[in-house]
Order: sequence, then structure tokens, then C-alpha cells
Amino acid sequence: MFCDFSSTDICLSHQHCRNTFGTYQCECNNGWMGENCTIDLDECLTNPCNTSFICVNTPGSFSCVCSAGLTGEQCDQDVDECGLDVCENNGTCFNSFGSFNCSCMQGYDGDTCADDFNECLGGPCLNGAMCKNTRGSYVCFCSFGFSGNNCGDDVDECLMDICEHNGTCTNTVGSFVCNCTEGFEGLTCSSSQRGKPNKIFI
Ligand SMILES: [Ca+2]
Ligand SMILES: [Ca+2]
Ligand SMILES: [Ca+2]
Repeated sequence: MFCDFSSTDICLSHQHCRNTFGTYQCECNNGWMGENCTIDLDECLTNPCNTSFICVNTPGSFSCVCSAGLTGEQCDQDVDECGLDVCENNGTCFNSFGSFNCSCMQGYDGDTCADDFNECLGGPCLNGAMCKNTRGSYVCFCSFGFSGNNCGDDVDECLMDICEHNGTCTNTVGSFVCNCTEGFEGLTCSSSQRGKPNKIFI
């Protein structure tokens, strides 16, 4: 019995036929192993590619492809990622050999500035304000008496004529004080003092 090279049926797939003394043998093709040569050999485990390449195992074989950021037949040329608009959300791109860097606009994060930066984690809202993270920014919901983007500004309530009935207004940080004229009371001097007018029970 000899290998019949006119037929492909003697050996299983991933095998080839070899003549031996008086008979023949089926052997695994390169890249395959196991009893019936059905197991793919992972050539990448033996690091067959040099450092500019990364190894990709394929069924029955492997290939060396350029590491990210490198190109050319020998993988010795830089990819200009900045020419590919790799930085998102108006980030500024800096090309380097084999790599690149994005300097993100305020509010964005990540290698390509694609991620929202959660400003609330840094506690930007002042004076007890609530922080809500938004994409590319954040919003502060100010407590009473404060204003501004980060709620760091005192509201001068006296400018709003907040004290009624000619009360005297004094602005304070986060609040105000009204000194009421006689006969009036309350935070804004809006109510008449009880018991003053004798006529109330008449
Ligand atoms: Ca580059
Ligand atoms: Ca944000
Ligand atoms: Ca105030």
C-alpha cells in the first residue's frame, strides 16, 4: 500500500500521506495536532513574531500583524492617528511614534476623549448645592441664598426690596436680615404684629 497522490481521500483533512517501508502513514499538516489532526496548534505560544508585531493564531496557521500604532511591511512606520481624527469631542491630538495622545476639552476623559468626565465626584457645587453630572459638563442646583455656576455667590436679597413695609435690609452670606418698622414682623416684615391694634376684639 502506497500513498495515492491522485486521490485526496486516503488521509483525513489537515493530514498528508507519507510513504514508509511497504506501507504509508498519515501525518498532521503543519499547524495541526492531535490523534486525528483536528486540534489547531497555537503557534503564538512560542512567540514567533518579533516585537514590532503581534501574533494572531489562525486555524492551522498564524500571522504576524503590526502592533497598534505601527504600519508597513516591517511594521517600522508610525501611524499618524491625528490624521485619522482619533480624538473625539474637540480633543487636541499629539502624534508620536507608535502611539498618540489626546488632550481632552474640559468635561471629557479617556484615551480618545470619548468618555464623559464626572465632575460631581470632585464636589464642585458649593454651599450645600446638589450636583448633577451631564455629558461634557455638570449642573449645580443651588440652595436658597446662593447663585452662580458653582453656587459660590451670595444672592444679595436686599437688591430685590425683600423687606416689606419699609423694613431695613441687611445682606448676609446665604441669607438676609430685615429690621422691621414698628407694627410689623416676620422674615420679610410682611405680617402685622398681633395684639397691637386694640380694636381687634371690638
Ligand atoms: Ca502615531
Ligand atoms: Ca460630566
Ligand atoms: Ca444674601
